[in-house]
Amino acid sequence: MFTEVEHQRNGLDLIKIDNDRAKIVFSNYGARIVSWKYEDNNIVLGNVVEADEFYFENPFYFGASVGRYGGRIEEGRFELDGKSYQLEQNDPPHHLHGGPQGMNRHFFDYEIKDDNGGFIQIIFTTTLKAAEDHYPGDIKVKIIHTYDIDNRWTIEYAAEATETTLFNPTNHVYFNLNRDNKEIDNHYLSSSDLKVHLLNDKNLPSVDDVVDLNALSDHQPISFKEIFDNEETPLHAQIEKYQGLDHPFTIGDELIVENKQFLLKMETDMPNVVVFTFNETNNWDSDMNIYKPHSGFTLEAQSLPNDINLLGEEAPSILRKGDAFFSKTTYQIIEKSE
Ligand code: G6D
Repeated sequence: MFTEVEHQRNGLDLIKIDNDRAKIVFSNYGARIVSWKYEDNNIVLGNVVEADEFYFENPFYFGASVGRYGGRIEEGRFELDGKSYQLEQNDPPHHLHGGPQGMNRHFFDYEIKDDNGGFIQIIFTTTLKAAEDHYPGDIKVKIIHTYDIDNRWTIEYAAEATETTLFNPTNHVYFNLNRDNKEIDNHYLSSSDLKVHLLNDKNLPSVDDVVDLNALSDHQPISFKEIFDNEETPLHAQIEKYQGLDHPFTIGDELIVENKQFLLKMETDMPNVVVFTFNETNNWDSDMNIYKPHSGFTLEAQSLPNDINLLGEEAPSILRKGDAFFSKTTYQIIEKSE
């Protein structure tokens, strides 16, 4: 395994890891994953030419670290320790993905650690400032991306805040295990627990109103197509409305997504995973947009969007002043034998 750094314009660096069969690229802009190729298969969506303009312009958060807060916060408002806060309503009327000054727009400092064969680590650091994003307190954030010889990509988040605040980071990578980025409807999902949290008419999730996908189908795994086509639950009307999924899931110890050739294994210590099937790609009117609806899906590990308004003081996203935040998510790509 080896790394190479390519300096592009405007301060954007590409950090390229080569592991014989797999090639994986990260960037200091948004501490993001730019591409992940297994032999000649693109596992994640991104800019095929790896050019900087793409990341500054595109509205889909490709591969970016997202936060402080991964999901929506209702009308950008919340209360914490008796004080009210108003964030930017950048997804009107809600606040989404940490707002316009979120981590996806940060240029992170970084350092590369090479284990001489076993793994390569990129340690990204930045500071999120209350003066910029209007959450309470500044947070020192460390995001460590590790790629190992077993083709496992691990993301670790470590953080500490100067005031009690919210911290609910995620990564917005889109996967597609099909050879030519053909629609992801043919991918199958399985987990010992596989529940979808229904959304209300304001696009915000419920804690308890869930559809159990393991009970819905008489077999496992269940494909995206079967989920989309099933008319038996209230999920159907929502899938029609969103043209796919944009929903938090509760999963068991691991979530497997597979097609004929590959198996993607995800593990996380975050309470939920938002699955977004890239439903309205035409929102971006640009020559760089080569994507059709359903050409990828996200697996965004995070606590339930809007948890601060749903659960108050019990919300997992609360980070107390001086406490050490740590969270870990892994994605492993496994090629199936012929
Ligand atoms: C997230 O839940 C949201 C979507 O609604 C949004 O369109 C996307 O990010 C860019 O997954």
